[in-house]
Amino acid sequence: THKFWETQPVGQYKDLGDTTLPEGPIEPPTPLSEVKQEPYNLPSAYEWTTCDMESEETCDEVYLLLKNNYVEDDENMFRFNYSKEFLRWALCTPDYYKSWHIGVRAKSSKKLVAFISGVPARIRVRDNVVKMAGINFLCVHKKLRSKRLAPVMIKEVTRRVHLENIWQASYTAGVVLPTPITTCQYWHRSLNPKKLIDVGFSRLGARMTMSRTIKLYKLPESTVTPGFRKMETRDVPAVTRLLRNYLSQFVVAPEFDQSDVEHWLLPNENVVDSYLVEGPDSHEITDFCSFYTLPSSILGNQSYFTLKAAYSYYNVSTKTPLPQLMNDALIVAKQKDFDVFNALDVMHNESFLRELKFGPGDGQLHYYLYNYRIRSALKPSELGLVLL
Ligand code: YNC
Ligand code: MG
Repeated sequence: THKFWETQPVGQYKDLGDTTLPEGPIEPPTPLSEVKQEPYNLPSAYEWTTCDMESEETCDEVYLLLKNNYVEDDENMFRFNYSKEFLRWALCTPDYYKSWHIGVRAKSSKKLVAFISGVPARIRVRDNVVKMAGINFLCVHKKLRSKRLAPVMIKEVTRRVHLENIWQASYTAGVVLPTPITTCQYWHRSLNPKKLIDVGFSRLGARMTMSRTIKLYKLPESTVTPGFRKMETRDVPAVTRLLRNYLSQFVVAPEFDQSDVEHWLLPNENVVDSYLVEGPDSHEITDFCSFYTLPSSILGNQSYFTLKAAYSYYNVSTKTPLPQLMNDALIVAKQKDFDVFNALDVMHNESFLRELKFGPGDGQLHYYLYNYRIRSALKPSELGLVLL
């Protein structure tokens, strides 16, 4: 049972399969004057803090909290190590609310012990564009787990989202909660198989030697598609058109305008990489691919400390076959010294995963909407949304 989640406006297990329930908001907005004006109560040793992520010191504190306490794999071999630059990119979006970057400190030491964040996003569900909060980076220090702090943090971020007259949210989690709109699987493409095997990320296949494995995953030195190049500022209008048109086919997808594309997709060193295909004569932009950088700390290995991972982000193909486009993405990721390229089975990704030698991972990622009911669960391929 879910003592907290049962009280929240989310799809409940008991309602699964009830086709009489309408799609859309579960609860109507309340007048802003009825939104609680004071923060929720924390245990008396702790206090709320609003985190200014533009401040070097605060950004450092959030970075360190997450580096030491954020998401690990099931076997506790790896832990996400989002960089400071990445956190700034993910949190300081064009119209962000500083009040949605919420920390908890120990009153006596002022040490940051928990964090949760939201950023505004426009998400389309079928024909409806909904203003939402994208909730991410919920983290409670390892020493404060299982004390029901997470529900208080979720209620507090909800209150602050409501104060901005926003009533829906989207989020992903590795854990099952009431109730996913879809469940996706991670796939992994080895770029540096020897290191991945050495650190226990992957295993040597049956009847495979190390040298055969290295040969299996070998990639060309340079990309193969003519006109394949890095995205630049002047490409924002064309990429926005290409991406908007592409995303319109999915049931749930972000509604991107030019300023979103500028923020989320213009190359940002060691954070996000974007490439496109420009026609040789027409100079038309026909294809686009992107990935973000998210290293993981390798826990307890004597020779290696970080796993450098690229995560597939938004990809659009209209002319170059998607497998060829993504093979070029793998080639640039290899050139940039990534160890592994990860992708979810969302959008049209299934069309290249096996062909490009991705293997299924054991981690699942569940997608959720807060206060928005979906008629029935989606297939991953109906989802056009990648959260960080
Ligand atoms: C989770 N990941 O089920 P019930 S993902 C949501 N997302 O409640 P306690 C979670 N809820 O089942 P702990 C959750 N994990 O009794 C647990 N819960 O109803 C629920 N890990 O609280 C859980 N980061 O404080 C249970 O648990 C209740 O001390 C138990 O803290 C949990 O960012 C956590 O995986 C996750 O730091 C903070 O384990 C802690 O264990 C931790 O006793 C490592 O909590 C890092 C980690 C989560 C990454 C993420 C998305 C978060 C979404 C939150 C929901 C947002 C809703 C929308 C709000 C805006 C609405 C508007 C408008
Ligand atoms: Mg707790």
